[in-house]
Amino acid sequence: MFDSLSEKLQRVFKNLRGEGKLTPENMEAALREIRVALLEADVHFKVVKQLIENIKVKAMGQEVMSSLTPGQQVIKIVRDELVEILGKHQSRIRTANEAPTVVMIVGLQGSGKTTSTAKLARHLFKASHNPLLVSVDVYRPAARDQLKILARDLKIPIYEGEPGNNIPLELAKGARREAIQTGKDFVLVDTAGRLHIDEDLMVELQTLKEALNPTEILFVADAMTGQDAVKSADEFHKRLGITGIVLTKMDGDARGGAALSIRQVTGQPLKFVGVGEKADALEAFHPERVASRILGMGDVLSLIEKVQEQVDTKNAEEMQRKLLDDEFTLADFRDQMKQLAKLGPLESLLGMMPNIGPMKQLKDVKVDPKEMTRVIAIIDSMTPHERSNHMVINGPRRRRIAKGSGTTVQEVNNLLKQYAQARKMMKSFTGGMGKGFLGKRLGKMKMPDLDSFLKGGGF
Ligand SMILES: Nc1nc2c(ncn2[C@@H]2O[C@H](COP(=O)(O)OP(=O)(O)OP(=O)(O)O)[C@@H](O)[C@H]2O)c(=O)[nH]1
Ligand SMILES: [Mg+2]
Repeated sequence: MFDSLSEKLQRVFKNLRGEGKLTPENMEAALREIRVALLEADVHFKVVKQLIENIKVKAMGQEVMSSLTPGQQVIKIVRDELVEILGKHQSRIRTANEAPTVVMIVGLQGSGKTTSTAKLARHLFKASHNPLLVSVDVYRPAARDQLKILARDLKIPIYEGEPGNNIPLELAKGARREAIQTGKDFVLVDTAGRLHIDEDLMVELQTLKEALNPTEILFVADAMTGQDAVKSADEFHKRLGITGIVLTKMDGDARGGAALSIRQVTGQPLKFVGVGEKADALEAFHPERVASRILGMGDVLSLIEKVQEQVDTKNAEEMQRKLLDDEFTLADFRDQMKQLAKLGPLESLLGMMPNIGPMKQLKDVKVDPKEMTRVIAIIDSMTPHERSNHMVINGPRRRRIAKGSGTTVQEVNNLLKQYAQARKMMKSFTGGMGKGFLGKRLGKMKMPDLDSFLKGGGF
């Protein structure tokens, strides 16, 4: 859903790349573009104003790291500020000191209250809780049946009350009583919605609040309605005192403005996002992950940190020289494998990569650590001469190496093919290195040039 905002921000960063350092002039231009991008994404104007102000102060202040390029500096600042307005830390459901914890789910008509109530019940159940559901939406025909069907599908108990009883307050109190009697630790109360905020509904919700003393009042907002969602959240908060927000329909093509504004405007945290109609389509809201997603760049900063921690820069420089001079041997290939193994599971590294351009394909790559060990064993079984001259490895030599390493000729063949490919690929990486995003930071390490990913154009 943040695609368009992502693209625009990346363009800003790309433009800054060409600049030697941040100056008031180039920063001014970048800020103007960031501002337009945010407004076009339907972010609340006050939030945009604050955000731009903060970015400006930080970019011009002492907090910038001299080791980063202007593009990187701004990315880092924007990211930090996004995390700040999104809420910094993940905000979980709070529990009452004394069970059951009562959670009221409120919001406008059709925002996704009933669906979210069921999703939340499932979420709690998976986390070893024992929720009890109750619907107090006695106005819309079949509203209570809707929750009943969802509860039945999820095999989560629901309180239905005495036949004919359709007084919201009595239903809610009955549910709490039953929860105490049957040892349930949560009561989730699905409430009625209205097209607009109206007095009757507010009075009813206030009455429920007073009687139930809920630990959480979650406001369910439809992300597709953009700033209207933010506005109604704010009004509900003023009348009722909400404690958190569930933003639904984030799987749709909402521009993201609601997600970026709602916490700042209401002062209440986003706790969950709905990403589909099914019961499992609920995600805990992680500000950091969302900020990275908005920047369309995965968790690049942690990636840089991780690589820096592990990689021996001197060795990397030497490797690059060898690549350029066509001296990259099988022995070097083995050393690279060992370095890579030190970085930990490759999947987790790939997960931090930008989800754009050619990196998209890398997302599904699975690397078997056993495979790496096998590669190392095969190369260990070669003679030093073979390691430096892969061309001499003929049929009989392949058979000998396979035997020596406890592998098959097929595996030796595969490895030689991989090596040839790696040589070719790494050579094309190193062509653009030395001046790029990671290049400057890491000396001349052989890594895909992230700058070209930011450019979106690939290697
Ligand atoms: N795509 C998508 N659809 C959702 C999501 N959450 C809810 N919906 C759909 O939105 C519609 C309304 O959902 P409900 O849960 O009935 O909304 P409500 O707030 O209880 O509605 P009222 O009780 O009439 O006020 C349903 O068709 C849901 O399937 C979501 O996260 N993604
Ligand atoms: Mg409903």
